This record gives sequence, structure tokens and C-alpha cells, in this order.
Amino acid sequence: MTTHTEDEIASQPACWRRAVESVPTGSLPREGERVAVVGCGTSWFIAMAYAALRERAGHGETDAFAASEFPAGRRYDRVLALSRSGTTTEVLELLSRITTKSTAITADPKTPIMTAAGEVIVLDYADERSVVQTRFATTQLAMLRAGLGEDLTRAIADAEEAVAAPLPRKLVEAEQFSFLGTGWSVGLAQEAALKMREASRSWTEAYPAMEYRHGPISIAAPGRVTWMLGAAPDGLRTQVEETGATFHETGLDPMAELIRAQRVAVARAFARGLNPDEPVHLTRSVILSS
Ligand code: F1P
Repeated sequence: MTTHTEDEIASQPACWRRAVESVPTGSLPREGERVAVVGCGTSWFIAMAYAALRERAGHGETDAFAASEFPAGRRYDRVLALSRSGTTTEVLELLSRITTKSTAITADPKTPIMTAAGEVIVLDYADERSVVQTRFATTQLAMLRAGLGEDLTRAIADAEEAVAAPLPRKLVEAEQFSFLGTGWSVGLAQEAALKMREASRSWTEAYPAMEYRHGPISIAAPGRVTWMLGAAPDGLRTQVEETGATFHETGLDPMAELIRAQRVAVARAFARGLNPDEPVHLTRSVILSS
């Protein structure tokens, strides 16, 4: 019997295919709007990825914030709130106190976010039984990428490879991971690191790739892994390998590379006697009592 987490990870290529076939264009941020994307945990990291992609695509200035850190004095045309559960306290509180137009993306149409946001996009087909988010997060980003006009054919083919390829033992057994990204993959590097912590209680860090030389490389050592999501800056592989650490870079679409990190997280959980469906100290959503 497989865990919910494993089933949900494996279903990502199919979910992404569905997402790109049904982009709710009319509900997404309009071109030219100045947008703040907010969320907590995984949703914050997906917000970071989308913000970088949207701005790069020329659709308008786009910032990403942890919902709790939204700067009260800033003026935006729209707040895009991401929340799988639709119940996360910081997200709901933010939506209730702003007068800015808002759109939410959620998996659950029976939750308070349905009335808290001005417009809502429901991706119920990507909802999950797992506490730890995998497919909702990436399916949401697949939909958002398609909404920016991106062709995801290669990303989906890479995802098919990522769900099936055997996992190198070096990754499953490593002592520590530093995930790196550039541009939109910085958010995905953060998410890969979070997944590994949540599912397997592994020691992980995450940085913009060019920042890695500015201090974090001092952690690199034999038995540890520096894991690139997307293309590495010139010379970084050599520099990391000189420390004795493993430099992992596959050239897969960064979202497909995230799938590989999710699978390594599950494999490491099993290796440590943990059940990825029952992550320690976590709940499906964080609901704070006042
Ligand atoms: C956000 C989130 C998850 C995290 C944990 C608590 O949830 O931080 O990313 O894994 O389970 O909640 P949501 O607002 O996207 O539902």
C-alpha cells in the first residue's frame, strides 16, 4: 500500500495537464495590474515563483509576501491569495482588512476564503489528503504559468520523467541539502527545502544561486548535496565539487525537479522510520485562535 503523499506526488503530470487545459483566464490578475501575491508556507513559496514569472513575462510589477508580513502602506491593484485549505488564519485576516481587489486560489470550495476574497479560483481536482502539500502547489503554479502564456509541454514531459526515474542513493542518504534557484526557481528551491524538512525532518537550506558563494557554501562538505533547480551559474559546479559536496543538476524544468525533491523527501522519511502522511508537529492548515 502506498501513502497518500506518494499517490499525490505521482499524480502531478496528470494534474498539470488538466490545469493547462482549463486556465480561468478571466479570474487571474489582469495584464498591467500591480499585484501582491500572498500565502503561508508552501503557498508563500509558490507566490514567490509566480511573482518572478509574472514580472518577467511583462504582465506587471508583482511582489510576494508571507501573508503575515504584507506591508500595510503599499498600494496594489490586486492581492492574489494562495491557500490550499482556504482556512489559514493569516491569509483570511489579511483579506478581511484590505480594501484592495482580491482573488484567491484554493482547493476547497466549502471554506471561508470563498467569501473573504473578491474572486475565487477553485482547483478542487488537485486537493490532497496529505498534510504536506505537493500536487496542489505545483498544479496551481502550472495553471498560473499557462495563464502567462507559457507552453508547459516540456515541463509535463519532464514531470513524467521525474515521477518515474530511480532516485540516486546519494540523495536519499545525504546528510544535508542546500537548494538553489535563480529568478522564479528561488521560490521552488525554498519549497524543495521545506518539503524535505516537513516530510523527513532533514537539515535543508535554500538560497538564490548567486548568493550561495556569499557564505552558505561554507556548509558544503562530503556527504552533503547542493541541489540546483534550473540552470546553474557559470563555475558554481566546480566550486561546490572542490568542497567534496555533491552538485546535483539535471536540466529538468524546475517544477519537475521539485517533484524529484518531493520523492527524495518521502524516501528519506521511510529510511528514518517516519510516515510521510503523518508529519511531525504539522497540521493541514494553521488556524490560530484569537
Ligand atoms: C499553508 C501551510 C502549508 C503547510 C502546513 C500548514 O496552507 O503553511 O503549506 O504545509 O500544512 O499550512 P494553505 O494556506 O495553503 O492551506
